[in-house]
Amino acid sequence: MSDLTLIIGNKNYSSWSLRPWFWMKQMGLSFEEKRIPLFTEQTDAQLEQYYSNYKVPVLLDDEFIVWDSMAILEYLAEKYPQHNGWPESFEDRAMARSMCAEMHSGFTTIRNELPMNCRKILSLIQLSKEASEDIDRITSLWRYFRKRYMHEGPWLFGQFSIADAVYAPIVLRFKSYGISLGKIEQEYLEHVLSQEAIIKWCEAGKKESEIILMNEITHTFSKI
Ligand SMILES: N[C@@H](CCC(=O)N[C@@H](CS)C(=O)NCC(=O)O)C(=O)O
Repeated sequence: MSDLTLIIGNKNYSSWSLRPWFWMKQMGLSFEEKRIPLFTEQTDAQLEQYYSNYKVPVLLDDEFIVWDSMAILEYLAEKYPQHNGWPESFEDRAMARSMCAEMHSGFTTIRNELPMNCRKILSLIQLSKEASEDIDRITSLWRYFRKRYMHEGPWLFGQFSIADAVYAPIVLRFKSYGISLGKIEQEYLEHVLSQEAIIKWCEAGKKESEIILMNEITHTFSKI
């Protein structure tokens, strides 16, 4: 039995939970998962014991607690160096970390306007200027790294790394909201969507019955 337990939120909605979950699944780590539906009357009481300021994800390693998706990913990368959490070269690691830090501290407009929602399939969504700028920034990052590492594999830095796990919820958002992409970004998106772990996460998310209203976007442009 594994000593690792990952506490996650609703699979349909919890983008921060998906990041370590996806990385752990891709690496074949054995772990228990414990799902705590968010924003219910019981959520705070259920999360209180983990000292995570009532947020998910949380990793339990036996009795040891790590919270915040980036801290969890860094912890796992250190604990399992054989899984190459970060790219091999010093320079690539710095770029991968830059990309992850940018996601962790920014892109708030995307978070608010295009919340992760595996069940949702919309097209022609009405985007603010700021959301379009966030999308342009993300697609330019994907394009840059895919072009640079194209010959080393299908992931952002060629081989799968924490950067791919951190950007996986963006892939799901672009799919849900029908964001049109260039060829390179579209190929990357399809590659992520074809992963068994992502397929399973989305299937499980779609079966959940909880509805978090603030993550249910309905405004679309009507076709002329
Ligand atoms: N920076 C944190 C963000 C964690 C976070 O905001 N998680 C959301 C779920 S995706 C949450 O727990 N929300 C519940 C709340 O804010 O009460 C991380 O990377 O783990």
